[in-house]
Amino acid sequence: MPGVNAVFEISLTGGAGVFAVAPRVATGSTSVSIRVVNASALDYERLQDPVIELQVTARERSTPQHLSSVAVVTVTVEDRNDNAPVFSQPSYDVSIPENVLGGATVVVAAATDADSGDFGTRGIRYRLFGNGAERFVVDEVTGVVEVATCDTPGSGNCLDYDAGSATYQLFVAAADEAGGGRSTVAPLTVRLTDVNDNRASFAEGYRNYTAIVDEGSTQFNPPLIVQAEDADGSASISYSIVSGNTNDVLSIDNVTGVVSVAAPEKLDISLLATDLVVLTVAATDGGGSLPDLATVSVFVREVNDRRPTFDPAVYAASVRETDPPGTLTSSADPEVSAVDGGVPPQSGTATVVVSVLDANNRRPTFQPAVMRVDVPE
Ligand SMILES: [Ca+2]
Ligand SMILES: [Ca+2]
Ligand SMILES: [Ca+2]
Ligand SMILES: [Ca+2]
Repeated sequence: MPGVNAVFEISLTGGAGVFAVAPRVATGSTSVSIRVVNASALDYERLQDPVIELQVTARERSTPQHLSSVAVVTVTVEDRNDNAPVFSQPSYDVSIPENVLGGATVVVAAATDADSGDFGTRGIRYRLFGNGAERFVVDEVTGVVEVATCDTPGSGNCLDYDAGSATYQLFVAAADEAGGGRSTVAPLTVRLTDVNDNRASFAEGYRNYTAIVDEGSTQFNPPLIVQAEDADGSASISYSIVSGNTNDVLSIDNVTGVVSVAAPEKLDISLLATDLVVLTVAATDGGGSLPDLATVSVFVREVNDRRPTFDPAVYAASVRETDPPGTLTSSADPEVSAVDGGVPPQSGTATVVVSVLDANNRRPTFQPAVMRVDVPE
């Protein structure tokens, strides 16, 4: 039977309170266990050194000498993958021009991970998903997001503000352990900005305009408006007259495309020397691209501004009562009207005095009672 001299106490030093030893008192011979009593303090990421040295001391309790012995226990803390990757921002929101070339950097969506080795940053792999993600590529190791290579940047199947989606809602995933471990997702919003990459143009069927306007008119009725198109979302089209505007008689509103009579007093066929004014009109978007052209044909309709006149104003005529109708100019009414073919018609009058010469005993009559003779202007 071991005596009191065989009783010893067991204590632990080192380990900063993380470990405890048991039993605390033993007699003769015992096996000692070291337990973790504060697991939360045992974080690989926060340890200065994953190697912890403990000393287990056995000391006689009852002998005068209190003889003791020390054993050194080395504990190596191993890492566990207990941290997920963390992106540099909770979300990313970027704007890029619609026509950027393939390979242009959209954003660097990089994450870090507190764990060691492949559990940590080194093991992170990136992945991109969401609607339209095929138009972008992410470097799986660096997290650099680029525009995918595309044949027609700004149009077609490429990024296109005007015809496609103007905003892409994507997501970047970062996963440690070479993509198979813990993962984190960050939203990535890519907003396209419009680039003036479409010409202003007159659509087919809107390249030729025709109108009729009266001499001296101040406006077209109905209004004469030319209309071009531009596929750019932020387009502003400007109109101008390139040629054909004789005497600057017409004008165009550069914003609305409304063609107006600029100088009504010059809208006169005799001044224009023609009744057809053919304008060439241009539409541009101010972006330096070639203007598109349309033709505006304006027919000027003559307006009668002079009355027909007779000279002299009084005609004297004799007619024999037996003469056939039409022998002379004649009407049952002694007044004769002359109406011209202008618009509006103008008329003048002259008085015709008709003396009927008696040729027999019968009363003179006109046959027919009413006759009409046109007198040219
Ligand atoms: Ca860890
Ligand atoms: Ca990790
Ligand atoms: Ca444009
Ligand atoms: Ca555009």
